[in-house]
Amino acid sequence: MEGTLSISRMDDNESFLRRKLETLRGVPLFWSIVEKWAKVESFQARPDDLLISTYPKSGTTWISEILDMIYNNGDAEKCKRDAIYVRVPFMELIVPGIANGISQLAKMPSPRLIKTHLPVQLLPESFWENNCKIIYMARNAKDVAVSYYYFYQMAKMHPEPGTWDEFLEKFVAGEVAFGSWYDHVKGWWEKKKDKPILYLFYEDMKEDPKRETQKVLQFLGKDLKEEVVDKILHHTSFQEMQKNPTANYRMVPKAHMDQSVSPFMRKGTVADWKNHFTVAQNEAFDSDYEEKMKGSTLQFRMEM
Ligand code: PPS
Repeated sequence: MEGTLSISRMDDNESFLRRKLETLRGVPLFWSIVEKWAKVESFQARPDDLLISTYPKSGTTWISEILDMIYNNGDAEKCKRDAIYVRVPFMELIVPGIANGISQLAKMPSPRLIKTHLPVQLLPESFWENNCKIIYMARNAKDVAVSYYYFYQMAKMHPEPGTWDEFLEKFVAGEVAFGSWYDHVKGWWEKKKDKPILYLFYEDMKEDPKRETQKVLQFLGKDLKEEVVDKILHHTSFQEMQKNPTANYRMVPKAHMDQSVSPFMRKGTVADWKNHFTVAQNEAFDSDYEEKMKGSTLQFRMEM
């Protein structure tokens, strides 16, 4: 195992941690992404790139691991060659001296798997120009809010989350990294009308990972033997990924992601929000949700 990308040279300078977000065209992002935006905007996609697009905490790592397994014909050992964030670089993540998705990708041979959390309107043009295939994975807003709250606490690139109540308020207002969940899921949903986008749901993947993986294979025009698909499903189960150091982010230094605060592979369930939302929070959330999602055909399952 090769280990951590450039997320290793860090102890000398922690000043990039817990800084407030900056806003780019109305979207809050890590300050360092905004600072280097010209590099992100001019990113050169290649026609055979596959883009994995998600709002944070929606199953990015899960679908990334599934795709790397598909690309490696179900060879789990090959998928342990390096950490998930090296195998599937986070395109727009630029933190000076620490991580640079753009330069990481420039050195990567094709075909590349690329991760992004950007809302659709901020995606670099070259993805559209090259007609790249895109897999979008969405997860219900309440579970995302809870998962994001724990992630804010352990992943120190984010500002301090405050209390759960304070964080939930920020989430609803879209004042969190990568902006409004509502705009993100709706924006990509609309785009799928005229672009090659496979739109998946975390809840569907939980319900029937085999069915959803078959959708992915069909979208990619690939055919794998059933025994290979079964291997992929085993390797990408929550239990397997939780103990796999190349999938569970344990290769990231503790100063950046403190898994003693909350593990990256936390629960991996649907409806954990029920353990966190008060009745009052839930009512307020629901009425605001209805307003924000009005007119959209997009439907989420908040429980199963
Ligand atoms: S990130 O940081 O935005 O890239 O995070 P992301 O990978 O999108 O989301 C992390 C949540 O996904 C859960 N997860 C899984 N659930 C089910 N099965 C598998 N294999 C799996 N892998 C990751 C992970 O546990 C986080 O959700 P929570 O609810 O916090 O447990």
